[in-house]
This record gives sequence, C-alpha cells and structure tokens, in this order.
Amino acid sequence: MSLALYGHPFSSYTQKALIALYENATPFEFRLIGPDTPQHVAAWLERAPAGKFPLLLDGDHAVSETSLIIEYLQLTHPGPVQLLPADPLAALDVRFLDRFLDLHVMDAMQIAVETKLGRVPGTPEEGHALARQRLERAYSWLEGHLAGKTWANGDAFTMADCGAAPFLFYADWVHQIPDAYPNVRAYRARLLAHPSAARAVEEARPYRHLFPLGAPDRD
Ligand SMILES: N[C@@H](CCC(=O)N[C@@H](CS)C(=O)NCC(=O)O)C(=O)O
Repeated sequence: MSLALYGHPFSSYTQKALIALYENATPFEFRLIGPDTPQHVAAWLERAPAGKFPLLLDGDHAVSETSLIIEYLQLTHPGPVQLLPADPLAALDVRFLDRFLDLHVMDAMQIAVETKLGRVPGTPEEGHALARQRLERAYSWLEGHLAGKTWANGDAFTMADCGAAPFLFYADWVHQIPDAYPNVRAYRARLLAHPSAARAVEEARPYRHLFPLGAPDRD
C-alpha cells in the first residue's frame, strides 16, 4: 500500500515522523496541511481522532500518534534501520526514552508556547518560567543518562532520537541548554548533524518566524 503523511514541516511531531521515514528511505507522499491545501485538511480532519497531526495513511488505514506511527512503520514497512530493538526489554527502554522526551522535554517546552498564544491560563512570563523549570529538570536527568552514549539508548539511532531531534531543537530556544550540561548540548548537536534529522529541521527553516516566542538565531 502507498503511504501518505499529513502534517506540517514546522511541527515538531511531524518532524519526528519524517525523521523515521527518512531514516529508512521509506517511500511516501507528504501532504501538507495548510490554507492552500484544503483537500488535505479535510482528509486529515476526517481521520484524526483528536485533530492532531501528523497522521499516517497506509492505503485506507490511518495511524495517529507519532510513536505508534513509527512502530507501525517498523512492523509494516521495515527498513535497514531498526528504530525499535527486536529484544522486547530493550524496546521497552527505547519506549521509556521516547516517553521521557515527549512528556518532559516537548511538553515542558510547549507550556511557554501555549501561554504565549493564550491557549492555557497564565501569563507568558509564568509559562516561560514554568517551562524553564521543567526543562532544567529534564536536561539534568538527560545529562547523566547520556554520559558515554552516542544516541539516547546507546550506539543505535532509535525512535527516541526521532523525537529528541525536534524536541531538543525547540526546547533550546525556550531554555538554552546550559554549559553545565555538555552531554545534552553535544547530543543535540549530533542530532542536528544526523542526515535524517538535519533534513527535517532544514525543511522547517522557511517557517521559523512562526515560532511564537521569536526564533533565536541558532540551530
Ligand atoms: N501525541 C501526539 C501529539 C501531536 C501534536 O500535538 N501535534 C501538534 C502539531 S506539532 C498539533 O496537532 N497541534 C494542533 C493543535 O493542537 O490544534 C503525537 O505524538 O502525534
């Protein structure tokens, strides 16, 4: 079946799915969700249970939630790069890291964005302060965890790294990773130099001005 991904290049979750697709050179059609493509918006909304993107369409079968999209791709369109280890316990470690990065890096970063956009209660200053506090805690844990590792789970690039690239990319814009966390800084730099992640982040460059807190002039 042919694959289509509905999303937007600027969206960190879209980038997470794109990185998985690029990593295995999986053929797919990208269907941009935007004002110029109402047909894609309609097709996506019809199938997205919570109105979130990205959404993967495999023929008539729709898959939401990026972690599940990546797991689905591995099951149905496996490539040379195994984004989840075959060993179930090792796969659990990757799923934990994927959750940690999503819930404690991405969600923390989003607090600053959501308060700035007025989508949740609180002032932008309060939101930014809370985001910084939570990101500091996440960076601190990651600093110890990443010691001696190339990627989040060790030597192999996994599903956790697909999310880590866009999440740490934007998190650093909200709360710049302090010098006290050299492992996290080096990991972010390695991610941004990794071809699949570099491609996804580069494709978002034309949209950076949309970042509501103002886009810092750094990658
Ligand atoms: N847990 C979801 C999160 C998806 C998500 O929040 N996507 C954002 C774009 S980055 C979105 O759809 N935002 C639109 C909205 O919340 O209205 C996943 O992993 O796919």
